[in-house]
Amino acid sequence: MSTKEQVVYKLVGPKASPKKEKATAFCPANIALIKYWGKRNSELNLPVTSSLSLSLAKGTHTTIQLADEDRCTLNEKVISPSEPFAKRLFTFCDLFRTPDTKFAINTTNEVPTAAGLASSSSGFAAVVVALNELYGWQKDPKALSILARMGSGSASRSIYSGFVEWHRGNQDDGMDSFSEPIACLWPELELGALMISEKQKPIDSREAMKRTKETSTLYRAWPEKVAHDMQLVKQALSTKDFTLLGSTAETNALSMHATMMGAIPPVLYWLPDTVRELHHIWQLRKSGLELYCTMDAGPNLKLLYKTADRAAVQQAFPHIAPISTRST
Ligand code: 2P0
Repeated sequence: MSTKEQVVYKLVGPKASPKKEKATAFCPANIALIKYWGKRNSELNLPVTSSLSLSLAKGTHTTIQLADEDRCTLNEKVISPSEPFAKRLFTFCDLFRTPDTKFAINTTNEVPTAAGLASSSSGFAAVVVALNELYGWQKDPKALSILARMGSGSASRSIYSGFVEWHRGNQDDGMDSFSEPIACLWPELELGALMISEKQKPIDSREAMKRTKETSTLYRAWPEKVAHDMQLVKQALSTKDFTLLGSTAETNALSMHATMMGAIPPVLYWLPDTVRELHHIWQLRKSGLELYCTMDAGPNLKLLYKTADRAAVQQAFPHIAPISTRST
C-alpha cells in the first residue's frame, strides 16, 4: 500500500461499494492571503508552512455517477480519459474505489481556469465532498480537508467558506495537516481580479514550487516570513485592521515571488504589465487610496480594497472584475 492509500484506509476504511448511484457537491475556490509555497512531502502534499485563505462565492460543481467506463466532462465539454486533467482526476479516484467501479464525472468551474483563481483547489475539494456522499462515509470537514489535500494542497482550504487556515502539521502521515475556518465576518473587504494575461503559464505551480524549494537559497527565509506574516494577518482579522491585512498579504505574495526569482533556472511569472500595474497600485496608495494586491502562480493581480473605495478602484482600473467572497 502506498502512503496515500494508508492515509485513505485510516480515514475511510477498506475500499467498499458506493452507497448511491450519484452524488453532487459544490466547493468554493479560494485565494491565499498567506501563501502555500513548497512541500515537505510531495506524495501527500504536506506543506513546508501553514497558509491562510479567503474563499470565494464561486467555485466548482461536481457530479459523480456510477458508469460502465470512466467518462469526464469539464465545463460541458467531453474530456478524453487520457488527457492530463482526466488522468489526474481518475488516478485520485482510484485511491477510493475498487478496480471495477467506474465513474462519469461532470465538473463545472464557475471561475475560469485561465483567470488564475485556483480551480484545482475547488475541483479536488468538490470531488472529495461528492465521494463522501457517494460512499456514505459521513466524514467531518477535518477528514475531508486531509483527503482533498492529497489531490491538491490548496484544495484542503476549499472545504470551507470564509477565512481558512491550513495547518502545516508535523506528522509524517499528515493527519495533523488540515484546514479549519477562522471565525471572522468581513463584508467590507473586497477583492478584484486584474487580468494581465490569460495565456497558459510557462511552468505549473507544482513544478515551480519544487524548483524553488530545491534550488533557491532565498527559500530558506520563507518559513520565517510566513510565521511572521501569519501572526500579523490573524491579528488583522481579529481587530478588523484593513491596513495590516492588505499590507501583510501584499508583502507575503511579493516575497513568495522573490523566492521563485532566486530559483535556478529562475521562475518569473510576471509580465511587463504586471510590474506596471504594481507601480500603479503603489502610486495610488501614496496618494491616499488604500489598495493592496496579492498574486499567485501567474502574471495576474488580485486587488484588495474596502467596499467604500470600490468606485475609486474601478475608476483607476476600469477592467477590474469584482470577485465575490464567501463568508462564514
Ligand atoms: C496558494 N498556490 O496558497 C499558492 C500560492 C499558488 C500560489 O496553492 O501541487 O495547485 O496541487 O499541492 O495547490 C497552487 O498550488 O499545488 C497554490 P499542489 P496547488 O494558493
